[in-house]
Amino acid sequence: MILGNQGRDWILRNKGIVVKFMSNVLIVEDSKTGERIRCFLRGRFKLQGLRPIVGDVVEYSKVGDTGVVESVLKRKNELLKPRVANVDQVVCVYTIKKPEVPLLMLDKLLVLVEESKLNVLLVLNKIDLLDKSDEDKKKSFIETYTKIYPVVCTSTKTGEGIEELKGHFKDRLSVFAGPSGVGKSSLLNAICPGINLRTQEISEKLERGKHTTTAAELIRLPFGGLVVDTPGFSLIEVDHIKPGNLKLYFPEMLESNNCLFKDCTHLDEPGCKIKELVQKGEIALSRYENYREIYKEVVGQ
Ligand SMILES: Nc1nc2c(ncn2[C@@H]2O[C@H](COP(=O)(O)OP(=O)(O)O)[C@@H](O)[C@H]2O)c(=O)[nH]1
Ligand SMILES: [Mg+2]
Ligand SMILES: [Zn+2]
Repeated sequence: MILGNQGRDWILRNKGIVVKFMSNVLIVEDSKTGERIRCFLRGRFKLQGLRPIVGDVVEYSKVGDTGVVESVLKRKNELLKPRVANVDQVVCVYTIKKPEVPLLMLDKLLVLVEESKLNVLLVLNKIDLLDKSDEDKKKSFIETYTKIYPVVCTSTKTGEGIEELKGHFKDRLSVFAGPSGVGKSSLLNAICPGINLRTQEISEKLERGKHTTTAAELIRLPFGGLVVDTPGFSLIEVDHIKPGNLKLYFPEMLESNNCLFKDCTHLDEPGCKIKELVQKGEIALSRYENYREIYKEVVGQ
């Protein structure tokens, strides 16, 4: 609690995190008590054009049952879609079957997360659907990505990997990302039972159709941690990326960057160490090929 001098009166300032925003009313969760308080903004926020967003840590003062937001603390980072501040990790969900998501799509998503300087947690979901014939795909997926990111294999049907997944959500602010149908809502239901997020099955039954997009809201997990209730990065567009910067978003290409040319694009230059590492199998061929594919896209070919 911070004592602040507002005009003539000394008032009590509390700290909290914005968990929901509805036109002019914010719901702030108090950092100490966990209590959720309806808050209004002071007029000067509007004048400055500085508006708190979901995930912001704010100072607020309490006036009876409601609160007034006095200031927004400096943001660690800011996600644009959905608009959320102070995100600790983007949980990228992928499936080999139903749907079979192309690795190119996953690698593009990962490029966008890297560009936003956010941490990645990779989830291979629906492992219950994989049989012997998928073993190689699963193995090579795990081999490729555990070199770069934490990977958790899960099934919301058998419960496999769910406890491990919970561990990754503890005491962090997480947001899900990945194409439709991979099980993002189901996973959130699995780590936070009772939340009853609308999964595809239920929404099909209710025939609600497009009624699902609302402003982001933060959900408090019973074991600690916060999660955004709507998926992030639904559009996977990379064309705003400068070609020369693309290599920065492939973590495995940063480590041993000793190419002959400092500005090596790792495409066709002589003395390219990255190509050497691909040949040695130290960098996954699929990742390198997708780098080349995405490169073509960002130069507009
Ligand atoms: N077999 C299997 N199906 C799953 C699993 N997780 C989710 N599903 C199903 O996949 C479909 C899409 O799930 P949903 O959570 O709506 O995906 P979202 O679009 O990413 O939020 C639903 O029919 C789920 O029941 C899983 O681990 N195994
Ligand atoms: Mg969903
Ligand atoms: Zn190179």
